[in-house]
Amino acid sequence: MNLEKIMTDLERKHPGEVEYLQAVREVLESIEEVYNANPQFASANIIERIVEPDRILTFKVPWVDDNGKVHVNLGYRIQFNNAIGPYKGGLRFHPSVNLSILKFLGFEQIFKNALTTLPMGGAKGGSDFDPKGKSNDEVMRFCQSFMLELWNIIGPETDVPAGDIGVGGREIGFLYGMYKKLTHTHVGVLTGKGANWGGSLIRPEATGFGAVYFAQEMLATKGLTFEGKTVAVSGFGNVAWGAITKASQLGAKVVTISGPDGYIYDPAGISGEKIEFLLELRASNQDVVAPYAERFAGSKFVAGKRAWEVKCDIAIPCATQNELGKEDAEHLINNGCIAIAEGANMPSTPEAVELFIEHKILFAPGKAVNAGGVATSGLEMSQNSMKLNWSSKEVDMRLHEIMKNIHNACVINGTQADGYINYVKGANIAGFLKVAYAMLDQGVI
Ligand code: NDP
Ligand code: 2IT
Repeated sequence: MNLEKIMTDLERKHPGEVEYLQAVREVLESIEEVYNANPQFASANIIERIVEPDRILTFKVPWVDDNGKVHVNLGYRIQFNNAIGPYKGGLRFHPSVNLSILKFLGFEQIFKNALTTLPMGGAKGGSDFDPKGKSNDEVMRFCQSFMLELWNIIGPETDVPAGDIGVGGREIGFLYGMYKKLTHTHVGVLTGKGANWGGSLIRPEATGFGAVYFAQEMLATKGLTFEGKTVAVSGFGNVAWGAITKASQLGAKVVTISGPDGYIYDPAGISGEKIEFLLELRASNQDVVAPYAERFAGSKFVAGKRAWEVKCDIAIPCATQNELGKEDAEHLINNGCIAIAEGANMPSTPEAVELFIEHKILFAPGKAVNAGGVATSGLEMSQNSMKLNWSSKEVDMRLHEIMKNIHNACVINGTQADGYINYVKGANIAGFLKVAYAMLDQGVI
């Protein structure tokens, strides 16, 4: 593999798509060795075929606000790869959404979904719509307009979208309602549905729970547990909420959350009613964490800073891509942090990842750590197909098992000669091999 030539060609074809190019480079660097050791990959030109999406749908989404004003947003669905199952991946509604961000997420999703052991291909979609400050009716009208374009290319055996940043149970409900209206069907075409109309129990918690289950396995390789550990979390959304809930159940003290306005430091630990308050904060649609400090005495709000300056044993970034840079990594390392488990997708910059690996710190990438979300989406698809509902206990047990298996795949493919587990390599190699062999079996298509 001539990595630099591949990257130069891609940069020429897709100028300025920095997040996408960053994600591709990371995967190619990890798999270079196994790729070169299997000449049939190069003969079938797997690299050039896997880095380009199968297809991209872009469309406009016109909608009317509560004052009668007409707005137009951009909508996207990127169907990246369906070698091992129907296209599968979330929808992100955030003003920062663009093609590069969705291509990076779709590309990562291919390998993440392969790691889950379930039959799901990779996809991603979304819009630059900003849910901040919008009324319920405005969100509904937007979702309905979005689905008027999307419905034609998705289906329970074709492409199954779900949530991501800015898309939770409410949005999935509005999207599903319109799909149902257009097709006269009630099928498992979206995941993250309401529990009484086809949604799986534990799906809301799954990404955060799964991240903590994965981190438990990482700690266990050093004979450690969450009990008594101090944990720093970023974000205050769906993933952060699940991770904080599970980490505190396991006896850890979670001391931070963050939002675009800054971070909260709560030395007493975020648990019980404080976790419930996170849901209130999100529901307020204001995108700020500052009110937490007004509500809970002893905590403080630090404006405009990131949580990584706080001393912690374990860091779980759960907000967004590239939210943890080189300086943040230095803070964490200097403060004696033992483990970093990425709840978000690609939250650490390449420079930060390099530092963690150089210092032989337990570090695992989002595509392994946060795979519990999409894995539980896969479990929701299974339940929909069987027309059955599993109990919370059953789903949680399966989720836990899947996270252990993913950890195991990382250990098998990422353990270095000196015993250090390179989870980035392990996850990328395990995910890539599964998809690449499927592509070989299916011929050039
Ligand atoms: P939510 O919308 O529930 O929360 C996202 C959090 O990240 C919010 O605190 C949000 O604040 C913050 N955030 C989003 N974009 C930015 C930005 N550009 N700059 C700074 N902060 C930002 O989303 P989720 O919890 O679902 O998603 C969090 C991360 O986890 C994402 O990386 C997502 O891709 C990933 N993920 C989610 C899964 C899921 O099942 N939901 C599954 C696997 C991964 P604000 O909105 O105010 O900007
Ligand atoms: O990034 C992700 O894995 C998700 N947002 C979840 C996707 C899904 O289909 O459940």
